[in-house]
Amino acid sequence: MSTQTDEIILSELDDDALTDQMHADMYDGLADEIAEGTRILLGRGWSPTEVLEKALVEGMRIVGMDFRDGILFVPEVLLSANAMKAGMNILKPLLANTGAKPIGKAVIGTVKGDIHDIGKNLVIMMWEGAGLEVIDLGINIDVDVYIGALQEHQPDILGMSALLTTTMPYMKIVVDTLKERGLREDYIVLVGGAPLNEEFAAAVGADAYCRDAAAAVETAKHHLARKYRRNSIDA
Ligand code: B1M
Repeated sequence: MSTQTDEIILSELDDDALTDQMHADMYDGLADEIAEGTRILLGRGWSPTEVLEKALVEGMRIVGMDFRDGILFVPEVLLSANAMKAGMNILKPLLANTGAKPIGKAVIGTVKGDIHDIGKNLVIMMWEGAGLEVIDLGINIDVDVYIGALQEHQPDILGMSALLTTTMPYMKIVVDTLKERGLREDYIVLVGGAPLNEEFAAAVGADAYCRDAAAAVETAKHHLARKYRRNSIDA
């Protein structure tokens, strides 16, 4: 996309030109430049979520379109993902929660066969920022690993991420296995990922679909409030 990055001084660009340049740098997989741009925007008073949405997520959306259209290929997109993570690493501590007591606990992982983790990692950052304790299982997670982690950590929430139409059906295998073992009602099951929707979440037996990381925070809070209200009534 850009061939002149060396000549551009990011700090001299105004906000619009800088975010445009960051989209180009994300496209070109330039991690150092993305980190620098992220710091500059924060230094200009942008909130971490604004930087995340307008500079980083938007940059990856553009990459995704050209990946879909066969203009970019896996090695290039891996570099873009690396650049995205460089920006996310700077934002992570800023989104971290300062409160003392966790509002709940979650276990989350990307389903078996799927190695996409940027969206999941964003959800983790936002959940932690909202006061959830989160156990990250990583990528390519098998049903037995999910269930082992649920039994070990006893969370309130099970989160699952899938970015591929071929891997999203695996969520039903996990939910069905929970049902078979009599564990389904012990957890709030939240699912997300670009190819999913509310109908799919209902069809696999999840409690809710989360469109993005902000929705994942709101949905988690809503279900936690319901769970703890119900428990206090039952007690
Ligand atoms: Co892949 N890939 N990819 N890829 N990749 C997609 C998903 C694709 C849509 C690209 C395209 O064609 N336009 C396409 C899927 C098509 C389909 O299934 N219909 C695709 C493909 C085909 C593939 C391969 C098969 C390519 C190949 O090998 N030929 C391969 C599969 C590998 C595998 O998993 N087995 C593959 C590989 C890769 C890379 C490794 C190169 C890289 C991943 C690197 C990484 O994650 N570490 C990659 C990337 C980066 C993408 C795109 C470009 C970007 C995904 C991303 O990070 N988005 C993607 C195109 C796209 O999505 N537009 C694409 C940014 C992120 C912030 O958004 O992940 O949607 P997202 O997460 C959001 C929400 O969805 C939601 O909140 C997040 C934050 O707001 N959310 C949750 C996500 N998970 C949640 C969980 C929750 C709640 C909310 O739990 C409660």
